[in-house]
Amino acid sequence: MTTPVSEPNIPPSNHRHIMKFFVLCIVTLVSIEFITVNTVPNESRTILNFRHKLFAKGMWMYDKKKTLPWVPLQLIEFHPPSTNSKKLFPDVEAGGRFRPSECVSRHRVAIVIPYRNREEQLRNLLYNLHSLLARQQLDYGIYVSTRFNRAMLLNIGYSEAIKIYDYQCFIFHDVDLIPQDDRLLYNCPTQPRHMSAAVDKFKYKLPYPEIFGGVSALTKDQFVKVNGFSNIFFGWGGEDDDMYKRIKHNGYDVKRYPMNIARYRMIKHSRDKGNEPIPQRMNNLKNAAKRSEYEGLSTLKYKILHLEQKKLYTWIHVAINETEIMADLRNKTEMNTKRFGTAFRGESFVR
Ligand code: UDH
Ligand code: NGS
Repeated sequence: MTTPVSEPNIPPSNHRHIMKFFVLCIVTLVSIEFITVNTVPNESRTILNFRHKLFAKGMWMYDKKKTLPWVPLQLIEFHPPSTNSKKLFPDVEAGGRFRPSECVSRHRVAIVIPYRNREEQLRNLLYNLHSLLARQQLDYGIYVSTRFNRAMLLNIGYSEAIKIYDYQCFIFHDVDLIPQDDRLLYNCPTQPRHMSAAVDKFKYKLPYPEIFGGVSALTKDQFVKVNGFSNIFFGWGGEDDDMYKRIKHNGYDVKRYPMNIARYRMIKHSRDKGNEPIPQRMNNLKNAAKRSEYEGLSTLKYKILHLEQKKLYTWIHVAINETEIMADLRNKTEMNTKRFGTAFRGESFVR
């Protein structure tokens, strides 16, 4: 008896095509997922970031032996909870001071934030900075100076911070810039460092090579040598370019972290009232280098109205006399013009 040979179970040809199509889709998805995880920074991933979403929710554990992607996945931006943040940073001492308990930090750093009417942005930044800086094991303090004239507030933050603690270096930090990478070390630089090189607003590219705005870091010695920031920029624009010129004039170089590390998100905002562009800012920049020798930290004048050690930062509220500052500058410039000639007539005192 011969047993009937059963026909091989060959699917109809359209079934085979469908199966091939599915296999191809799965292979493509897995490849794209693999490539994005290993190459694309967190915030640029779009559809295929499901693993990161699960990771963020604690539902996905990575195999410990697996090589991590370029930007470790923990480095997602922190969103401050709506509850009172005082309870959230138990190791932060009054005035926004922190030092690691397990070691002696090599870097004593003051973060200086110029501030006016940006409560939500400040809350967001403080939450992110305290989370980041403690993990960088820095001995740090956060100083928020308020009123307005950005550069002058940075000088004031510096001057008050050194009265409080023996800081070695200073990070001058706009309130609307949120660091996006743990490797952005807020430590003391060997040369003045422009930290916020890659900002989302500029598509993570440097808008121009001399830019020094946003977030910058200098040691105490560097800051004193360049005579701090200029005090004459009442309004928006140019004070950071002026600082760049001071740095160069004093023989320093500006350094930056690589662009894939020096990444910040800028919190969107419109122009603030009372901080309009300074019409004469380009003119002010003409003799920035020479002016740095007689105007800046050395001529800083202000009055403290209120200084308070809050939980997450030290609050410095000051009074600034713009008329007096501009009159001082006029006198100094005239003196220098008599001594050195018309090369000093760069400034225009009109705002
Ligand atoms: N700042 C305040 N309050 C103000 C103005 C400025 O806190 O009223 C501080 C704050 O730290 C800010 C920094 O100064 O991050 C720089 O000021 P800015 O944010 O106004 O300057 P930026 O160059 O923006 O970031 C300019 C306005 C852009 C308007 C774009 C509209 N599409
Ligand atoms: C320049 C300003 C800088 C400023 C930079 C970026 O034009 O102060 O734009 O500004 N210089 C002058 O105006 C001379 S931003 O687009 O971030 O608002 O930092």
